[in-house]
Amino acid sequence: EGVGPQEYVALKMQVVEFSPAAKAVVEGNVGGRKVYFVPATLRPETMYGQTNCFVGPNIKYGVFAVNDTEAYVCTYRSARNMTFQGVFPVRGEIPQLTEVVGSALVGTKLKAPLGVMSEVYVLPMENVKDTKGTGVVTSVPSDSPDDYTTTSDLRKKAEFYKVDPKWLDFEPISVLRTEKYGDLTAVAVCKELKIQSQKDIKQLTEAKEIAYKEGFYNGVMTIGDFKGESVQEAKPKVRAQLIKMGLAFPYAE
Ligand code: A2H
Repeated sequence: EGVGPQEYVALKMQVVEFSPAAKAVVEGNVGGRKVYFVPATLRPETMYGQTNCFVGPNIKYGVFAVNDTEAYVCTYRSARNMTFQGVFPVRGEIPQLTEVVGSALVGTKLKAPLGVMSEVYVLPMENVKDTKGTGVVTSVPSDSPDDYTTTSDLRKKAEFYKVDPKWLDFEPISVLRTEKYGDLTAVAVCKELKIQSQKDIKQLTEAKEIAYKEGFYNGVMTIGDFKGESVQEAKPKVRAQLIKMGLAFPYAE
């Protein structure tokens, strides 16, 4: 991580249908607003390859009113940052509607902006931190070692993790290619480092570093409006496109 502020983009993943547990806690408290999960990402150019969204099962999330028609699901900590970035109507106020624990959100169906898979499910990830970003992570197994490893773990132990196998009915989707690692960078790097599970924290940290650098400096887009362009060129263009289309907003911390 750098010295300056981290400039994320927060993606607006609209709830299509809440899990039964989330429905019970959330739906009566949002005044008919459309609800969005708002994962913070540094890799907007990979959004074509989203396969699911992650929450920390033990993290507490708030639902916050953006206006009379929309609400965001994220940590209180990130809502406090957002209120000083012009996201909510009154600067400094945190318009919390209700609170819900991550495990209750699992199984919720969301829209995935730009995604080849237009609808995806919310799944649990142990390594989500409540001290970074919005506490919500959109998952791109093709290019994120964390996302690839966690979805593989969940598939192997669906019952233990209390996930329905049908929420995991996908393969990594290629969004960029590098000469060294081919079409699925994270899959190749995880294999090279012999990563077995999301508990292999040390190797995952190394894998993230390698995959990120390789994709950014040597990657070429294989999909989308900027197909054939370098990742370095495409990244700011996809970011701008998402924001312009109202599918995302800038978030810094
Ligand atoms: B990235 P940095 Cl394809 N806990 O988005 C754990 N991880 C979190 C998080 C949290 N609270 N909030 C965000 N993140 C993830 C895409 C992606 C990401 C790809 C490849 C690498 C990658 C799809 N997941 O990140 O420590 C989010 O995942 C590798 C580091 O602030 C976000 O970008 O640099 C990234 O970590 C931000 O991590």
